[in-house]
Amino acid sequence: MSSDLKISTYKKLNQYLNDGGQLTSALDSALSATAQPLRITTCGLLKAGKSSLLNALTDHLETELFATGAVRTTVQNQTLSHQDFIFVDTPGLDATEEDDKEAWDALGIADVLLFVHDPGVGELDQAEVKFLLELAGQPGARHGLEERLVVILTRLDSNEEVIDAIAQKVQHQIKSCLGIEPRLFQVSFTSYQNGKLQGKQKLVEYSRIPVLQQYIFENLARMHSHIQTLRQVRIDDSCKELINAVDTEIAKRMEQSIIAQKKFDQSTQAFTKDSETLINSLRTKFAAYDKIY
Ligand SMILES: Nc1nc2c(ncn2[C@@H]2O[C@H](COP(=O)(O)OP(=O)(O)O)[C@@H](O)[C@H]2O)c(=O)[nH]1
Ligand SMILES: [Mg+2]
Repeated sequence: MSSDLKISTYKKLNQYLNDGGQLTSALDSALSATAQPLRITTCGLLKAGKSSLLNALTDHLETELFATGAVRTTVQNQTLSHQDFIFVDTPGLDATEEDDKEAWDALGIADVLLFVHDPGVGELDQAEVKFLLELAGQPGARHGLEERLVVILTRLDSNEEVIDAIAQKVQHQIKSCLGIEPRLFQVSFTSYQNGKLQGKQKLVEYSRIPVLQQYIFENLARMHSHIQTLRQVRIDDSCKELINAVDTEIAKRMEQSIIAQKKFDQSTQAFTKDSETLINSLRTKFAAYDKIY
């Protein structure tokens, strides 16, 4: 569609739809994603270690690129082009409503999802399970989800004894709620950072970040066909949602117009009847005067 035509069509749609802006921007995002590199997006609760993970994966160790911390540091989606990918960091889910909305904007166009969990708090909690179910319910999300979803347990360094058992439980939980068995990695950001900055290869290996890097940079790049299908499904679904919303709105307005027409007809009838009665009574009265004079 030419951009002039698009602007006038969208303007018209916005006259009809309350949430027209949201629907058209979802369609725009879906359309613009077609020519873009693979988009790898983090998700998970606040302080799970999402931003630290992206700093490790993109080797921003001396000066962090994605802000990290013990408090809520990521409030907006942050994007970085690195190698042949786009890395996207999202705010923690379930922290505030605005954070959730911001994260969902990015998740709606994510290709690969790095689901980050802190094993220090045990297995997945209710909010995380609810999030995964919601994620799988997004347009086209089921396409290649088993490959597109990568589960990351962080803080390997401080959960060594329990992390294997927690990994098993998490895998079981995901199988139960989504029916898939995605890859799971256990990593330590701090060991990777210390190892890299102090030149300690053993620490780097212990962190298992290189294994994850290899998986992402080599294996995920081969997911092209899934991604193409996913992107097309998102475009199709966004178009369908728009058309359905317009159809519903037209039907609603048509019904309102029929009701208005009925009311108008009723008041016209009442007026006709009333005016006829008036005229008739006037005629009768005037006829009576005629007889007097
Ligand atoms: N010990 C340890 N701490 C970590 C690890 N990953 C993240 N952290 C710390 O956890 C806190 C929250 O991390 P952050 O990346 O900001 O979490 P986010 O809110 O999910 O983005 C920070 O203080 C990090 O230094 C890890 O692998 N090991
Ligand atoms: Mg963060």
